[in-house]
Amino acid sequence: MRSIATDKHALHATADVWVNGARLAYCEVPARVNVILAALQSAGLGPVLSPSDYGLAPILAVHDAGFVAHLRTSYAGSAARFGVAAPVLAAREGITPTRPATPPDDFVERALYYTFDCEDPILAGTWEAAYWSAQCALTAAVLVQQGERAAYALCRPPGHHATADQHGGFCYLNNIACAARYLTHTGPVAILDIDYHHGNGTQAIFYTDPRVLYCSLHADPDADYPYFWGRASEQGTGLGFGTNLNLPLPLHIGDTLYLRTLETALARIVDFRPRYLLVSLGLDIAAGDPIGKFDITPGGLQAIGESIAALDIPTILAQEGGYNLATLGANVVKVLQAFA
Ligand code: Q9C
Ligand code: ZN
Repeated sequence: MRSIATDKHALHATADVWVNGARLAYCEVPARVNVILAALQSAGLGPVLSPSDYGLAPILAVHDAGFVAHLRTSYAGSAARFGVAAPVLAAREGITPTRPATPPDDFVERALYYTFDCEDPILAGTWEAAYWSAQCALTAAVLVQQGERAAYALCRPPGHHATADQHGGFCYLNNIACAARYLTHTGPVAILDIDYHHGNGTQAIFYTDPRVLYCSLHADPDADYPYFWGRASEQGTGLGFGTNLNLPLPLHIGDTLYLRTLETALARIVDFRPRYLLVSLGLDIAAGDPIGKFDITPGGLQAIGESIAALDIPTILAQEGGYNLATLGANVVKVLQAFA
């Protein structure tokens, strides 16, 4: 199978983030891409291509123009406000019950408006990295649209937490949502999100859209990030009611319960008869991940890949989380092997 990757991701890089005067390590690091590329190569999984440039239109089909401008300009803009350019962070959690329709003029308040997180910085190279990460997903979508059975987009930064107008959870542009919305022009599409965390951004983007089925297996949001979203009661709204399936799971589960729950999601996807399947591929479900608290074994990951591939639907897989650099590459290959 073909994979899509670019070295532009390395423009988004920081070792740490300062929150309330405390240093937090930032584990969404460029080395993640390097270990995955090395594993793809040693497994002989197929060629790695550079992304094509589909421009801003497919990004603006998902994301708010003011939000995109904020991602693009706020790092440089911080120099005007503070005298020196520095990572742009929200000073407190960005969720208020009455978020206004118009972003505030004040620089500090605007940074708060466009994120739901306070440890998710906009760095000097964040926009360029995020732009090309989205182009990787779009390129994979076009390859599959042109007849490939499957394609893997090595997206970094990841995307599934980003909403139409808020970044968070290491995510800036919602890569898989851009690819999915692009493909809706061909018919209904399904998104299967197997990252450890609920993909609140993807859910929100398609919550009212009956053409896109969103199914997610993830840690119970009462127990882990993103906390505010991911309950089974969230089923979509309006015309989209019934096209959002959340399957929250307890911490520390293993292969058996995970694979049984996956069957529920796959059955719903088959019922929906999608033209394309898009997989948000997070390897933070693997045992030993420093953030995720599931215990999925390499054999379990292989079984996950085999179950998804057995649906025999043209499939785009886009990288989301996965933070154990010692095992991330091999674990990606375990899932992808069934498509290769
Ligand atoms: N101290 C993805 O997996 N909270 N995002 C981390 C670590 C944010 C995860 C806390 C987790 C975001 C794409
Ligand atoms: Zn995750």
